[in-house]
Amino acid sequence: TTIAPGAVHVPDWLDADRQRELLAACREWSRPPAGLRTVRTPGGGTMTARQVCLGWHWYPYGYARTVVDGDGAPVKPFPDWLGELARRAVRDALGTGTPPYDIALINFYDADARMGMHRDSDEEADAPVVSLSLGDTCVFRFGNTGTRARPYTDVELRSGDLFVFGGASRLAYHGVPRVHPGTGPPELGLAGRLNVTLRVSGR
Ligand code: MD3
Ligand code: FE
Repeated sequence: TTIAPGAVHVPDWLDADRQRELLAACREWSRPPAGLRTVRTPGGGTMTARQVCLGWHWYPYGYARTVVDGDGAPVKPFPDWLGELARRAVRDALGTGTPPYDIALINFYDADARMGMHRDSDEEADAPVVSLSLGDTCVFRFGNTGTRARPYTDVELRSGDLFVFGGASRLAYHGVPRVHPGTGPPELGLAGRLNVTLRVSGR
């Protein structure tokens, strides 16, 4: 389903086995060094979703090769199989080719976590962002490119869903205003929600 030009939602793109594999990998990547961390914003706040990065480390607002705002360790490598997954995702959703992907940002949401409306503009390439969701259902809010304000389109993202944001949607404001606790597939064994975004750094 296309919700805006370049923004395509593919429900249930990952089957149950692929969801389990991706979750197991995310749990490995979350272990220290360079594991799961709380992101601190320059204003002194903290993000409620916790994060782990592969390939390049994101901090507000840039990219580094080490965990500059955490344990200082080198960022974990971005595996080839994730790049192949991103390539297939973009082909399935948009029907286009892609440059090589080299960043994964993985966000863990508990029942109270949120993500405020923001734009992802720290990458130096205009390649589409690939988003994969696991666990609890959330409300994903998609806004506009020029303003953080309404109108919004709210979409429920469920475990296994793919969303690709390219073209005119790449710099749109978006956020996660709510997670619905206990709505994930019980057999996955994940309390909360996890989102993997795959990106091209352009570096
Ligand atoms: C639209 N993550 O990591 S995924 C983020 O569910 C982020 O964790 C949310 O926003 C999450 O930056 C939303 C959907 C998403 C991701 C990246 C985008 C939407 C996007 C980049 C550009 C436009
Ligand atoms: Fe984002």
